[in-house]
Amino acid sequence: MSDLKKIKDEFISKLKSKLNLSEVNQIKSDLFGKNGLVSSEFKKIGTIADTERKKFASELNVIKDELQGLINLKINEIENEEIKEKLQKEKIDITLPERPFVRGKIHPVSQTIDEISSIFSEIGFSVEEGPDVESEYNNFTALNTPDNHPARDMHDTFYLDDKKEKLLRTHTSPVQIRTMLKDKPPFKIIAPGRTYRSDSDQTHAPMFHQVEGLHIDKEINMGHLKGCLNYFIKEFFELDKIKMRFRPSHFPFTEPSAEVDIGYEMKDGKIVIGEGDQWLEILGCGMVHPNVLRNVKVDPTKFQGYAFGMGIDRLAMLKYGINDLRAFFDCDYRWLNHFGFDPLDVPTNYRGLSR
Ligand code: 2NL
Repeated sequence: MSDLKKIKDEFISKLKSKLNLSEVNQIKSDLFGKNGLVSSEFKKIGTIADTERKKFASELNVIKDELQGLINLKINEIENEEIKEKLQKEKIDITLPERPFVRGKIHPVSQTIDEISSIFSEIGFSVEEGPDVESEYNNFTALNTPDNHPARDMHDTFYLDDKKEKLLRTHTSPVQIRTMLKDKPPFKIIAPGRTYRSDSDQTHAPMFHQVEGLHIDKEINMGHLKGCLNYFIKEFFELDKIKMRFRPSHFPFTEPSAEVDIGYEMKDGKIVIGEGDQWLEILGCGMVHPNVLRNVKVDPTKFQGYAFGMGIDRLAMLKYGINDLRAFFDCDYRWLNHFGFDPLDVPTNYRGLSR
């Protein structure tokens, strides 16, 4: 009996000390292995006198359970400790920036496109996009600009095949053509994007950006066009009042057609937009030609509307005081760092466009 108590006390104190897994396994085999201390006690049961046997066996079982429980607890504890250590060692700080403190900038043209989209979406226009490579039908024919029309030469088109069937779009109007062919009126959309013409000097780049707008419904007239453009120009230049005039013009896809000028003056060698007695042309517009509507299966006796188009690059130059168009496409990091915008500073009408 005192043997059992000795074993129990000795091993409980052993299991309380700091042990590794192999030491615990050693204890396990010392107690419960083939010739282990507890196993040997079990073998004694048969030799014990009848009167003592039951008591001995039950005490032995209690001790066996207690020691086994302690061993399992110890193993658990050691394994947990190992996992904790491993996790500690393998920890990586995912909050570190990959390139500390280097931040990108948003190109002024991208910023301007975001501003324009924000302004027009406020009055119900949605933004549509289309491919840069277009068919001559979508780019010219559907827009009432048939073969041999002088406007085709004026556009200095980049053709992509000898048959002149594929080209780089010279304006974003084909996006509106695609939308009108695909959906049913009314339409109220803008189409910003890249456009191409074989032209390159200080004020022209072979790739440039344009935004076009189209509003077709049952009773749309030039008054709506004027209101829409006046709202846009004021919002874009962030001014309460802007002098604006419509000048008669000609485009094959609109009738009547007009060009829009805004007032400006020079102050200390800088352009100041809004007032003054100088005029600056900023966009072209008009009522969509009935032939264009017929080409996209819209009945011009039921639906009509206005369209407009303007160059984004020049708008960005005017608003942000950039003088040379070519700098836009030079990919000069110092230039972008100076004229670019904070990536998180997304323009919204509510908060103000360019603050
Ligand atoms: C300019 C003039 C303009 C349009 C574009 C248009 C589009 C369709 C139908 C009719 Cl689908 N018109 N677009 C209309 C008038 C002028 O652009 O000076 N752009 C830079």
